[in-house]
This record gives sequence, C-alpha cells and structure tokens, in this order.
Amino acid sequence: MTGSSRSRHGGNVVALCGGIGGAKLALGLSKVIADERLVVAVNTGDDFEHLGLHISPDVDTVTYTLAGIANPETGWGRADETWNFMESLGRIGGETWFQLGDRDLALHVERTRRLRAGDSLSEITADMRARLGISARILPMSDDPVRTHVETDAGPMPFQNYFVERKCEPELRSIRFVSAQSARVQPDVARALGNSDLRCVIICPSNPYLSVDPILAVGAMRELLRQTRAPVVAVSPLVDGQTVKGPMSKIMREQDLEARHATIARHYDDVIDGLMIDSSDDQIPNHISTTVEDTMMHSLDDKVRLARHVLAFADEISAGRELPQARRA
Ligand code: FO1
Repeated sequence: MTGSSRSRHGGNVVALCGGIGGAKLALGLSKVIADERLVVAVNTGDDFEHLGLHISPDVDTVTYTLAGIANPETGWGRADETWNFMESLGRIGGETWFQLGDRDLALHVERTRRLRAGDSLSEITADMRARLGISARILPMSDDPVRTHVETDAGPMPFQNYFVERKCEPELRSIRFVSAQSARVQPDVARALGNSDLRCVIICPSNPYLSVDPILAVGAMRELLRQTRAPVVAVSPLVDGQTVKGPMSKIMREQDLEARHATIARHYDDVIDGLMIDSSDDQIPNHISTTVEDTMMHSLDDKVRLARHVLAFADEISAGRELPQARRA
C-alpha cells in the first residue's frame, strides 16, 4: 500500500502546466478541486523581456483561462480585446510580431513595475489571480529566472523568437533551459510536493519538450517528484497520433521521435506512474499504468470530465497498486 490508507480525496493536487493545452485541463481541475487545494505550477521558461516589459506568457494563459477571460480563438491573451496600442506601435516603427492587446498590456505593465519594485513573480501572480476571483493557486515553477533557448538550423534563438516570431519554421536541433539547474523550485510548490496529504501530481497535456521539460529541469523538481508517495500521472498531448495544437509533430520529427504515446511515456519514464492516452499503444513500458480516455477538450464539460478521469486514474494507482519499483529507483 502506498502511504497512509486515509483517503487522499481531500488532499492537495499539484498540476504541472505549460501553455494553452495544459491550461484547459487546469481549468477542468479547478472546477473539481476545492479552493486552494489545487496548486498549478506553471512554466516560466517562455518568459522574456519585450518592449521593456517582463512577459510571462504561460502564467498569463493559465490565469486568464482559470478566470474565464482567455481569448477562446487563440487560447492566449484576453477575450474582447482591442488593439489600439499595437496599431500605434506599428505606426511608429515598434516591434509588432508579439501581439499585446490593450487589456492584456495592463498586466504586463503592472507586473514589470512590481518586479522592478522587488516583488516576486509569485506574489504578483497570487495578487492577480485573487483579483480575478480564482481560488486555485497559480504559482510559477520558480521565482528565479529560467529561459528556454532553442538551437536551430537558423542559429540559436530565445523561445518566443522561435515560437512566435519565426512560427517554429526553423529546424529544431536542441532545446536549452538556461539557469534551470540553479533555479529553486517555487517554495509553495516544493512544500505541496513534500506534503504527506498530497493526493497526486498531474502533468497536463502541454508540449513535453517546450513547456513541461523546463518545469522538470528546475533545481530539485525531478527529485521531489521521485520522492513523493503520491502518484504522478501525465495526460499525453497526442491525439489520434497527431498533435492537438502547436508544432509538436514537427518538433518530434526533427528530433527523430515517433509521434506516439509510447514516446511520451518514455520521455516521462523517470517521474510518472501513469499515462492517460486517447488510444492504446502496446509499446508503453509495463511499469507505467495506462488508461484510455477521450482526451480532446473543446467544451468546459470536456475539461471537467477529463479532470475527473485523471483524478480517478491517480486515485486508482494510489489506492490499489504498489507504486512501481522503477520510479523509486
Ligand atoms: N502567441 C502567438 O503565437 N502570437 C502572439 O502574438 C502571442 C502573443 C502573446 C501575448 C501574451 C501572452 O501571454 C501570450 C502570447 N502568445 C502569442 C502565446 C505565447 O507565446 C505561447 O502560447 C507560449 O509562450 C507557449 O505556450
């Protein structure tokens, strides 16, 4: 039996989350898990300084999504946006490849002011989500700077220049998370992972290579995941063998990886106990439990349904089965 037999249903859940795809499941989880028992640890490797502003795209995508004000078409930025700032900026020769809506801009300006005044990204994010009426805790993976850089056939470049400015056209050679090793896991995330009443850890269906790996690369994160008695389950971001959104199949091809669930299972092999997939894959290693579910999330109901299934899957692993020896290695 793993850990205490006391039901963990009241325990905390930690969700590791990147951008748009992950935020959808985080929204579903926020509807199922009460208040602050949900801790969403968000990737900050995509953060960058732009137009003199500190931009934290994934933190904002998760915050807007949980507040119900995210742009439903793009998944990033805000709904009901206006673009006067970008229009004027373009006219005076400013950089417009990274679209900042007028309402969205207020968050970047206020975050930048507070960071310069010495507030931490965690404090700022906690204030923003409280003001937006969000009860789940949204925490950066670290308050120390970590930056995703990619090596491509067009040379090295920061993440947003590759992902947004160049639309992922350059051929990806390798991905680096600058300063991840020396960055400290955000203290409340580390505490939640070390807490004995932790119900489970969920790796949301974000891009494993661009959005989840930076989180796993932070300081002691992998160690904390290996040490927890709670089950760690991931939702595969691949649907019907294709990627749901974003450049995942191109990135996998460029890394000579087969776009199938078994590749995702092997990628997370050292930290997960279970993988939720949308169709069976007989190449998944035996020590990783699997469950097959429809993982497409269009409506809010889809997101809530998937959240319930992931939690039930994790509870099954923690209640019924010994944690795989392999993970304790
Ligand atoms: N993604 C784009 O593809 N184009 C944009 O112009 C863009 C602007 C943007 C502004 C604020 C923000 O929080 C996110 C924004 N994103 C944009 C998304 C972002 O670059 C990516 O979603 C993440 O970095 C990867 O998950």
